[in-house]
Amino acid sequence: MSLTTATTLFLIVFLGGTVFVDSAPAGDCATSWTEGTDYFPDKVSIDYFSGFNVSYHNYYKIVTNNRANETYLLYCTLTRPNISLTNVKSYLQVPVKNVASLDLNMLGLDSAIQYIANPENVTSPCLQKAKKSSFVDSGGNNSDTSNSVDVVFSSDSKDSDKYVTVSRGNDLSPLQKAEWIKFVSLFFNGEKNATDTFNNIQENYNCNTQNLIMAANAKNIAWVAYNSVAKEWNLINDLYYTVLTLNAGAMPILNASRTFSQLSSFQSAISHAYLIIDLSLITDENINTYDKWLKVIGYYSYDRSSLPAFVEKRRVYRTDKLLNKLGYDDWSASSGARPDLVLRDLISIQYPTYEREYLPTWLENFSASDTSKFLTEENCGITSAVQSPLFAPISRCNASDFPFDKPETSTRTSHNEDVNSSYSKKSKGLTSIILVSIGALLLVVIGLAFLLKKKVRSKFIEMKDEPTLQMTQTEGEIRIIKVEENA
Ligand SMILES: *[C@@H]1O[C@H](CO)[C@@H](O)[C@H](O)[C@H]1NC(C)=O
Ligand SMILES: *[C@@H]1O[C@H](CO)[C@@H](O)[C@H](O)[C@H]1NC(C)=O
Ligand SMILES: *[C@@H]1O[C@H](CO)[C@@H](O)[C@H](O)[C@H]1NC(C)=O
Ligand SMILES: *[C@@H]1O[C@H](CO)[C@@H](O)[C@H](O)[C@H]1NC(C)=O
Ligand SMILES: *[C@@H]1O[C@H](CO)[C@@H](O)[C@H](O)[C@H]1NC(C)=O
Ligand SMILES: *[C@@H]1O[C@H](CO)[C@@H](O)[C@H](O)[C@H]1NC(C)=O
Ligand SMILES: *[C@@H]1O[C@H](CO)[C@@H](O)[C@H](O)[C@H]1NC(C)=O
Ligand SMILES: *[C@@H]1O[C@H](CO)[C@@H](O)[C@H](O)[C@H]1NC(C)=O
Ligand SMILES: *[C@@H]1O[C@H](CO)[C@@H](O)[C@H](O)[C@H]1NC(C)=O
Ligand SMILES: CC(=O)N[C@H]1CO[C@H](CO)[C@@H](O)[C@@H]1O
Repeated sequence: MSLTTATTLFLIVFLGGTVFVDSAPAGDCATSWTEGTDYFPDKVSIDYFSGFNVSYHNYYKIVTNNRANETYLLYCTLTRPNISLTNVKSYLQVPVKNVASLDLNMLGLDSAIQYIANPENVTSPCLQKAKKSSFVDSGGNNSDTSNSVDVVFSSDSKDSDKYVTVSRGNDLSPLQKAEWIKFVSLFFNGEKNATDTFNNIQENYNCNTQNLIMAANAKNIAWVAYNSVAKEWNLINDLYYTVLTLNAGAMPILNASRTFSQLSSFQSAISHAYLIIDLSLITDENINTYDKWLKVIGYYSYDRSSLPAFVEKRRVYRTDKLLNKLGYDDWSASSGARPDLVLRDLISIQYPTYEREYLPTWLENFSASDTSKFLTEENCGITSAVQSPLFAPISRCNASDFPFDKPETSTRTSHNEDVNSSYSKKSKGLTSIILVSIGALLLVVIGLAFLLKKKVRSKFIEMKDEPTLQMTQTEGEIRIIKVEENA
């Protein structure tokens, strides 16, 4: 399997449905062009040091992916402008019409996406229905399907004009990761839509973050994954999960180690967890039921008196509430694009009455017999059917005086049972604020590090960053399907 195969696949999983972008009306620039006219009136600004940059020059824009150290010159004129710039990787006419790899159906641009690395993995109902062809990269062969598209969005950089590297990864915070929607929008002249969408997501995310700062007694949350090949547990502490957990008013469980081959060390590292979110590969049969999970983690036949709280109270979650018919999960495909929903999921499993009417989108109680919901192509267009969360409305959030510390209702007291009410709300609130600030500072530092780093990582996420999930999934082969234009 070539590296490109692996990374293109990878992209589908992580970038799927990034974009809400609406293509701008065809610019006049290509047909009649006047010097001095600004053909890109809608501009993006980058708010979070997310690792890319753009500068506008009337009829062209210079887009830089700082993380991959690649610069693209996007122009709207009929022919490539005569501009001498060093280090431009590709000159691309925009808006692009046909692309490979991305799940762009949010744009109302299904037609733009011609090829997908692995159609089997698509979760979005309408994209499933569209049955896009497999993307085939035969390594420079002339039959390469990249010849029939304007751009191939890929997670790994490739020395080919058409390849645009999209460097989202779990080393970015949730909002940084989501901000890459703006990067992709630049290629469609979709800045306006991307900016509005991002702003709405950001507003909801930040409002809930503010509200959760008032959660005085932060609960400990551990993100874990079991690698059944290496027989080791991973404690996941990428920036993405760490910041997300802090923003949900909780405390991430961190440890100097992130892989544990000794079960007892792992058990002790997570012993104080209030709840666990398990990201083990959903299709791994060694750990696909709660009983098997308990066995693997060593709490199956255990002295009840020394069970950790998360097992005793059955607070073990997974991200597999939404699957496609083949069992591929939507969390991998869509969650990066909707940090607002991810945050609400994480809040709701700690404080179910904070938003009474909200049911988690991706997280499910693994210790219950919750059943997954299926996203199928039949759901496309049926409003009452389960749809891709990518289309879920971005909700508004109000500043709240939710009583985090007091029992909310008599039936919900279990969620407060390990809250010691004699804690001072103020001082703990302050701790949260400080932690959030540390998170923010970390982001700035990391953002700067990206800009300054000599050798910028060109990869989207290193394989090891996502323990078992990607490693196994990228072992899949890309099937070569006859190339045909889906009219
Ligand atoms: C981003 O673009 C702006 C506008 O062209 C420029 O001032 C700034 O220096 C750029 N930053 C980086 C990190 O390239
Ligand atoms: C492009 O610019 C260069 C340098 O300014 C010039 O030598 C060349 O003739 C120009 N080409 C066209 C097609 O205008
Ligand atoms: C970025 O790439 C250019 C070549 O396109 C190279 O000259 C430069 O040194 C690279 N910068 C970094 C930070 O790797
Ligand atoms: C290139 O494509 C041709 C025709 O599809 C095929 O026969 C050939 O094996 C390919 N070569 C490589 C190196 O993939
Ligand atoms: C972006 O475009 C899509 C598709 O046209 C549309 O459904 C959506 O409402 C737009 N979003 C915003 C924020 O304008
Ligand atoms: C990290 O885990 C080990 C067990 O492997 C534990 O002894 C140690 O206290 C943990 N460190 C922290 C900071 O939690
Ligand atoms: C998860 O489900 C189990 C079994 O139904 C239940 O006992 C437990 O309370 C649930 N956990 C939470 C946090 O709701
Ligand atoms: C937010 O507050 C406004 C004005 O007070 C109110 O109309 C709206 O229903 C509230 N929204 C939510 C989600 O609570
Ligand atoms: C709560 O805190 C107080 C004072 O810090 C302590 O005396 C008490 O034992 C604690 N209660 C629980 C249940 O931990
Ligand atoms: C990343 C991912 O989910 N890859 C899977 C996509 O679908 C193919 C074929 O069904 C699998 O083999 C891959 O593992």
